[in-house]
Parts: sequence; structure tokens; C-alpha cells
Amino acid sequence: MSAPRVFSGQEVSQHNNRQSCWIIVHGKVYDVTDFLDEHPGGSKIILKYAGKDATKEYEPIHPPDAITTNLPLEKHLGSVDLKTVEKVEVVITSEERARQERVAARPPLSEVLNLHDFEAVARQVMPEKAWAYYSSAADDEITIRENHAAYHRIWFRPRIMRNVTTVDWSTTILGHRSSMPLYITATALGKLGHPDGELNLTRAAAKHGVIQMIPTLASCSFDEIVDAAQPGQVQFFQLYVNKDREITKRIVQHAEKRGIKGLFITVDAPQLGRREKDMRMKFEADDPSEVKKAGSDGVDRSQGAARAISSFIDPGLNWDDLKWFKSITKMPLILKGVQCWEDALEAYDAGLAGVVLSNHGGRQLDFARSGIEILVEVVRELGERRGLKFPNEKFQLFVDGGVRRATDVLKAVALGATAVGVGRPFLYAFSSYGFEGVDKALQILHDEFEMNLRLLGAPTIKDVVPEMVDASNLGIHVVSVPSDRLYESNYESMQPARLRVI
Ligand code: 173
Repeated sequence: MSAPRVFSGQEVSQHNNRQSCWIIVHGKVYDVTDFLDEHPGGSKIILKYAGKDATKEYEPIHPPDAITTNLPLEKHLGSVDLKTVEKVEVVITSEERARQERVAARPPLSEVLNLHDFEAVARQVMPEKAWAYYSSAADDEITIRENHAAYHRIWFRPRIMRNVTTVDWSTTILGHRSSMPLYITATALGKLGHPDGELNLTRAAAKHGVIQMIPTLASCSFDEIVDAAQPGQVQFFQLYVNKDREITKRIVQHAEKRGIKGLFITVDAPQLGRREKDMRMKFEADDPSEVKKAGSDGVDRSQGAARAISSFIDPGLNWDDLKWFKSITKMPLILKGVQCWEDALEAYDAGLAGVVLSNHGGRQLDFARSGIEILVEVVRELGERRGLKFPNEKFQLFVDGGVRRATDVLKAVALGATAVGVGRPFLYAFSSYGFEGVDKALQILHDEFEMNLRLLGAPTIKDVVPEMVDASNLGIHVVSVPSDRLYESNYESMQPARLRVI
């Protein structure tokens, strides 16, 4: 084999058009001419970087190996002498300057008192597109709000005169110790919020003894995230099932080999939901002539970042596939995105290790019910039909969506959940403050658990029992509740279509 070629920036820059399109990513030169029309995000964005260094644009939305696994080897042309590459001119707009000023004016972490605060800061300091992507939810965004609001329909029945000198909120999840009944759930594209992406979560999870669920669509590679873990640190893996089952098999078996302790198969996203806040953002960011050309580059670019990169997900996934999953891995299998007792029962009967009662953070089917509401019916029906008691070691119930306080977690635990997944608040924490933000978010939760266990009269998590909550209103969707001012002031109104500035 001949030694890889080293190009000069000048040479690469000649290939700056549709007929011959080379790009530089992480110091390597790729010929993407034939790939232009296959790029899930459309050809236009690649052509913008034709002949140039695309690393900055590429990094947040692609796992590092995306090019190497998708582009035939003969298109890997060699490397480039980076000293000779002209820097891509970054135009700092007045909006960006204003944003950077807001970043500098972030409150110190000592003034961040709760998880809502991270959201309030993130909304102001994150780049607009990243904020739109993380915060968006399906259609009219009714379910995302319901996820949080549902917790308002559950009230406590605390016990008094119990010795709560010492309280302990640690537990076990799928047999693994966790310092609290909570895990960091999978969320895609971490580098949109911070250059270290998901590694912020790995490091904070290690420090606090909580479990991180690694997403299929992380910005960091799977191996980077596993490598960043401390010896003995437990990680789960969230799987989007690829239409090509050989790829799925490779991913799953690799995860198992790397020591992943639970496989959470996402079952609520055969097609990605419409996140209009995200879509509108992408649309507005392009130049006005784009309106006429939408779709002309082979991809409907108005669909937002997530849809563009999700076309590999298999909508054909069905119950018959579970046998196959069992044949390729010994990891415990959990379905993530179960939304009624009938499917929870089917998962139990299929011998799975558990289910996550979830509507994907309100990002999929609008008017899907909250996980906490589904929990109550699952506990009731699986109790009646299979004699199960929850929390249950053999078949564990998890809930995610809308959790902002330890009291939310304790409500779910009282109602039978083993643990609760938290996603966006940690994204907002690292987008605003990096690792220290996630560290602080977890410390806030520890403090909230300690106080709330005392006030509930529950020395340990096992003492948080169904009798400690009144969930009788949970299924009634229209009840008057005191408004949640922190949450409501962060929650952004959706925008209708606007006239263009000509
Ligand atoms: O909710 C999401 O945004 C999500 O799960 C996803 C799916 C595919 C690509 C990117 C994100």
C-alpha cells in the first residue's frame, strides 16, 4: 500500500463544486462528490464547505466515525497539511455577539438553585438552533407540558414522628447500585450544547454514582463515552434499531462486549415526530430564496436536524423481533417508549427485564399521556393479571418526561417505578456550564432527596410507599392546579408563521 497522500489546502480548494467536491474533516480529505445526493442532511450544506474544512459544522451533528463508515475507502483521499488550509471565515453576527455577552453574564452556579434554573439560563445562552433542537416537542407541544403538569396532580400523604436522622436515597437499578432512583436518560447530539457533548454526563455520572444511558445518536462516539467511564461505572445503551439488522447486531454485540449493562430499545419512534420549533428555526436561518427551492436538493430541509439523520430507523420493528434480540445478546432488554398496560404486559410475557413508560419527552405523538399516568395503570393491570408487585426486581418499571424535582421522582417511586429518567435538564446544565453544570444539577437533586425523604417520613427509598401519595386525580386531565411559575416562565410559546423581512 502506498503511503497516504498529504494534500495542501490549495489543492483541496480546487475541488469546490458539484462536479468535484472534496471536504476536510479532522485533518483528513474526503471526496464526497458521489455522496452529495445521498447525504441525509442534503447536498447544499456539504457544498457550502466544498474545498474547505467542514470540521466545525460536521462535529456536533455526526458521530466521529460517520464519514469513515459511510464513505467507501477509495474516497478517503489522504490528509491535509492544516497549516496550508485557509480558515473558514466565521462571520460573527450581531446576534452571536449578543449571545456571547449573555454567556459572559451567566449567573454563578452558586445562584442556580434548582433544575428549572438551568433551563432558564440555557434558553438565553445557547445558540438558537441548538436551543430549538433540544427544547422542541411534537405538534402543539401539549404532551411535553403535560409530562410536567401530570406531577402536579399527585399530592403527598407524609408520615410524621419517624426517625429520619439519617436518610438514604440510594437504590439498585437492574441490579446495579445507584446513588439515587434516577438515571441520565439518552438524548441525541450532545455537542450542539457543549464541545465535550455526552462526556460531560459520563464524568458527572461517575462523580455522583448515577447511571448514564448512552444514546445511539450521541455526538461523541460510543467508544469515547465508554472509555471516559471510571472502572466499574455502570452505563446503559439506548438503541435505535437499524433497517439493516447486521448493523444493529454489530452495535448491540459491541455494546455488550464493552460492558454495557442494559439495552433500552426505543419503540416510540418508527418515524420522528414533527418538532415545529426546530423546523421553523432551520427554515428561517436560510436565505429567502430557499423558500422556492425547498426540496430541490433531494431532502426536505424544512424538517429539522433530527429528521434528517433518522432515516435509518426501522419502522418495521415488531414483537417478533424480540426473539432475535435475545439470540444476539445476554444484556437485559428493556423497551423504551411503552404507553399502555397492554404493551407492558406483552413485554413482561416476552420475558423482558422492564419497560420505560415514556412518550420520548413529548417529542413524538402529541397527546400521548405522561409516563407517570401510564405507570399507575401498568402497576394496577400487571398486578391484577400477573400478580406482580412493584417495584419489582424481575420486571422493572421506569418513567421519564417532565421530571424537575426530587419530589417528582419520589412520586414515581411511591407509585411503583424503580427509577426515573431525566434528559433535558442535564442537557441544559452542560449547555450552560459544562461538566460543572451537571455536577451541580446532581448535587441539587441529592439535596432535594435528603430533605424530601425527611419531610415524607421515609428513611429509605423502600419506605416510599403508595400510601404516601394521593394520585386519585392523575387520570383527570382537566383540573385546576396552582400554576408552576418557574416552569411556565421557562416554557416558550410556540410561534406562528411570520412574514419574511424583505
Ligand atoms: O428525540 C430526538 O430528537 C431523537 O430521538 C432523535 C432521533 C433521530 C435523530 C436525532 C434525534
